[in-house]
Amino acid sequence: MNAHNAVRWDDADPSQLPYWRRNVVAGGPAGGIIATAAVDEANGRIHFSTAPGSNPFAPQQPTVHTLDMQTGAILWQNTAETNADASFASTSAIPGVVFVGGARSGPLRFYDAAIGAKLGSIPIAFVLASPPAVVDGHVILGGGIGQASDDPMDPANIVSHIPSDVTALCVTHTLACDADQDGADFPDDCDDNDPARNPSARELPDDGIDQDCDFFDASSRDLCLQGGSAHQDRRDIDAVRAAMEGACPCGDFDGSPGHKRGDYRRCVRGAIQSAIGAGTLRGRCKSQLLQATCGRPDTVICCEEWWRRKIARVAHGARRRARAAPPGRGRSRPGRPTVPTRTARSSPSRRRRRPRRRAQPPAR
Ligand SMILES: [Ca+2]
Ligand SMILES: [Ca+2]
Ligand SMILES: [Ca+2]
Repeated sequence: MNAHNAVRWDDADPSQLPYWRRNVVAGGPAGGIIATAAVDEANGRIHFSTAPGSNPFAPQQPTVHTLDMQTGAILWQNTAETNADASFASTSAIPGVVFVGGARSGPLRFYDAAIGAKLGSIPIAFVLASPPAVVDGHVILGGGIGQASDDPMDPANIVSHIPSDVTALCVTHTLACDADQDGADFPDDCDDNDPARNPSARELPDDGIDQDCDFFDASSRDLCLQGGSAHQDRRDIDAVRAAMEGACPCGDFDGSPGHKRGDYRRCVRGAIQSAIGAGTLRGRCKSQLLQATCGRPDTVICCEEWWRRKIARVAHGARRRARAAPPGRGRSRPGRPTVPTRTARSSPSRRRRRPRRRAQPPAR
């Protein structure tokens, strides 16, 4: 209710409106209030910004204002800022925060809606041309200033035809926010302030840093697909397998002449070696890539890695012992090694027993 003429701001008879006036800057053809204001009815406040006037580099001050909705009294202005930028866009507000764009530069500024303290600013690559829209925790911004005309030499006309991206800002460490712009959102990104750390980053061993967000640092002593190297190894193996399949489709190696196991191994050798040489595959994972039925379609690949390594060790030991045995003293072909089992034990009757020692009396 206006104290002077008893007219409400939403009175059915608008003939007495406006019921208050307030001059905040000098105004003029390129100055004054820019676009629409943000109205906070709950708290009776009107937030708005002003255009620069004739000189964008020395704009009419102050440039951000909050008035009492009922009386038009100035509640706060951004007088604490030195040569504060003006605005070329409407002002937006949410409970507690006022958003204002710029006129000569890109930063989006935000102010405490109650007292006008500047809370901060975010650099953006364009001058704001529309009011910031706040949706689900994101601040959506549109750029692109200028004035379309028929004059092809008019700078305002030229810039008005330059496409401008829409930009969305979010609050760091809130859901779906990718603060470091590395393509991974919080909380999947274990360090949303460091683009070198995210689930797709390459894990570097022995540096005490978990680059790929699997909670572990890799060790150069890790076996393939084990320890802190497991996550990176899996991605590397999958990538090399895809390259191998592209260069040497497994289906082409059906065991027929020219398409046997050896032919397949020769074919994929380049893809594997180039990955190892480029540092995108650890040499310890090479054997993983060669476990395939390509070129030997009737073979069954054993699913137990432990058994595969155990058999290889037994076979290697048998060959070494056979080579070391002197000629003519029972040297024989190592043959197929016997697969040991964890539960197998030698028979007690064939076990060599050590004689028990009897306790001796202490020497006097
Ligand atoms: Ca991120
Ligand atoms: Ca690391
Ligand atoms: Ca890691």
